[in-house]
Amino acid sequence: MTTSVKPVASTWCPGCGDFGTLAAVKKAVAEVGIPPHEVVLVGGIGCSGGIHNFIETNGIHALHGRLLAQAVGVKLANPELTVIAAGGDGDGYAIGMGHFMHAFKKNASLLYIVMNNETYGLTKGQASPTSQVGFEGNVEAPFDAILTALSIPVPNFIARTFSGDPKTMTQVFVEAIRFNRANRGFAFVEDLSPCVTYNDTFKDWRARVVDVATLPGYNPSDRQTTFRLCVETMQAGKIPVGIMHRPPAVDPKEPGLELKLLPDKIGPARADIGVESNRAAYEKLLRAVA
Ligand SMILES: Cc1ncc(C[n+]2csc(CCOP(=O)(O)OP(=O)(O)O)c2C)c(N)n1
Ligand code: SF4
Ligand SMILES: [Mg+2]
Repeated sequence: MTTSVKPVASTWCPGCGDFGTLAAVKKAVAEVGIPPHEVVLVGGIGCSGGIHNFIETNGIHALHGRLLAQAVGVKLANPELTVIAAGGDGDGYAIGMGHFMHAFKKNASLLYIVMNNETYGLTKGQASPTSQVGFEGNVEAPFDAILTALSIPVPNFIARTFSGDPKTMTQVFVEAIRFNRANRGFAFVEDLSPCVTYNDTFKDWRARVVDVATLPGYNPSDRQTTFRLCVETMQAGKIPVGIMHRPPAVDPKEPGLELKLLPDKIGPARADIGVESNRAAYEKLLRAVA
């Protein structure tokens, strides 16, 4: 369902981490200088997935766990648009897990933000795939999206941010959006965005986040090293954040999906479908169906 470009008042609880994400998206889009009508924000299902209602851009409320399919569709319809998909850990890593994995493989140049609060906030605080053992009776090990993303060898952009540090988050979004606008492929940012009502982790996460860029040997173009640094940080009881992967330079042989399929960057939304300019093709089509 598409929404009006006029935003409505937020329905989030006061203090929700998602406010930080929303503010960082707005600031990043303004800093890159993209007019609102050239941005499409595709929201998932969940508290986080309502984000597109609270910002003055084009918005789509996708089906649960299917926001990436719709975001890729928008990008292929018109590659000139800046496409941002945003949803929760339940939306992206539970019902949407298959689409999440394929998004890396497809490598379309869009930004996917997962607001991870380690719970299903909208449905009142059940355990999600990222919940810690013991949360609401959860006995399963939490899923780590950054380690998974790092294990897929595509020339993409991967980062983790924290809603308690919106300034850094804004800069990460700016980099991610510029990466997309250069048609360099998929950008995935997991934002640690606490649910203050059902799983208030602000204090705990603030004490445990460690910027991987401060660790010895950090090199964002070397996945193996970042993977090792993340595992070691987690084993020490800390949470790795920061830019996890960023290819050093543009690789013309590895553009985003939209340039592989549409080298002239003209998708169906901007294609010339006029009768006169396509008469021969239309007549051929009519003969084929006659
Ligand atoms: C097909 C379908 N299954 C289940 C639901 C119920 N449901 C709504 S939101 C949600 C999970 C939301 O969790 P998350 O994506 O983490 O978002 P949050 O609310 O935490 O931001 C679920 C299971 C649904 N709306 N549709
Ligand atoms: S229930 Fe949690 S995730 Fe949802 S708006 Fe409130 S604080 Fe945010
Ligand atoms: Mg959640």
